[in-house]
Amino acid sequence: MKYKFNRFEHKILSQDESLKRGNEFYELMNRRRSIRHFSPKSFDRSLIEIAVKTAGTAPSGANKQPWKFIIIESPDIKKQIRISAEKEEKESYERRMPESWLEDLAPLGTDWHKEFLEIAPYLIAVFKIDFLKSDNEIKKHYYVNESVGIATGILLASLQNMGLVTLTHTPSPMNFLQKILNRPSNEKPYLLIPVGYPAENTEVPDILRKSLTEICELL
Ligand code: IYR
Repeated sequence: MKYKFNRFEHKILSQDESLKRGNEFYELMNRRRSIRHFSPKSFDRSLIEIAVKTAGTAPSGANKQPWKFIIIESPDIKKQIRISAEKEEKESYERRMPESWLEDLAPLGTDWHKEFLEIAPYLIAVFKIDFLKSDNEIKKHYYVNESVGIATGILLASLQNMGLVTLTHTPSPMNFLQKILNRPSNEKPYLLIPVGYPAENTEVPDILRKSLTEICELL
């Protein structure tokens, strides 16, 4: 079966308008930083829902939309997540991560303590769905990492645009999220994103972004 096709409406902007919008969006995104110290200040859940709805506009392999976003506001669930994440992270920092990895992280000052998992007003757990299981059939999804990565990027941009701060947290391994959040076995944890406002006087490392010429070549 083929989809019905509709005419695509598209308005072409002037070069000036495109330049203005492009630069404004760059300035907005260039202000985004990974924040590790959150304020407990909360806000209406509708903002998170708008961001998730926006993330859901991402392109995906064969339009399978192989993602699920779990919004966590329950202090009890946040606490369970913090306890499990810190247990894994402690093991990683103290035993599993090779010296070279620890050396790369040392300038950022990260360690196994993850208070932000309880302090941030919301956590968004992003899951990827590699396949769907029906009665006696497994339907594989396509380009799942690419699709969920793009959706997550759009999610972060939307939250940034609403004046919220985020961290792309990667407790590893993070199977504990599947259990705590009661997810079916075909949903695999992809990323855990605390969202909120920065704690007062939070500092961020003075890192540089690679220049355009470093990240781009023209042929
Ligand atoms: N997942 C650990 C370690 C960590 C790894 C990378 I790569 C980072 O950019 C930052 C942290 C943690 O969340 O602390």
